[in-house]
Amino acid sequence: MIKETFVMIKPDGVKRKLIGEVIKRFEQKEMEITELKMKSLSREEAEKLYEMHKGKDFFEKLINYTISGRVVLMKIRGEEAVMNCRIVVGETYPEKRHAGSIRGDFSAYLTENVVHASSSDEDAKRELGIFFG
Ligand code: 3AN
Repeated sequence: MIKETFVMIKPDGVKRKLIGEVIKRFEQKEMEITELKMKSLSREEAEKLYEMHKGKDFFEKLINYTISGRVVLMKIRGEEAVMNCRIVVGETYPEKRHAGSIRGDFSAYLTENVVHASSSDEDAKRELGIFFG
């Protein structure tokens, strides 16, 4: 089924000049970028994106990192886009990542992990609403 998801290239991905590399990997997987913009997120936007983590011990660190530089925001469309974009991105935890995924190839860290992609259809709808509403 064709679906839409939200993907963000995070500040470390932008600083490390990985924008082209990251976009290439979604396109290779036959995902289509239908909207794209670059900006620095406000604290309020970052807190909205990560509202499910509010109150957790890593929340402040996560927010400060997310607003530390420019990010690339994308709406991506394709066959089971939420699932397929997560496969392209790779796992949350470094010890579970495989080479061949973006995080597996480009990040050794839990927080600085190059890219975000929505985890479920419900999250995709909510996150797209924040940035492309
Ligand atoms: P993902 O980005 O893989 O969907 P989420 O949504 O569970 O993972 O978490 C969002 C971000 O919060 C992660 N990418 C990571 O940077 C950070 N994070 C998640 N769990 C932890 C944790 N236990 N300790 C520190 N940071 C975490």
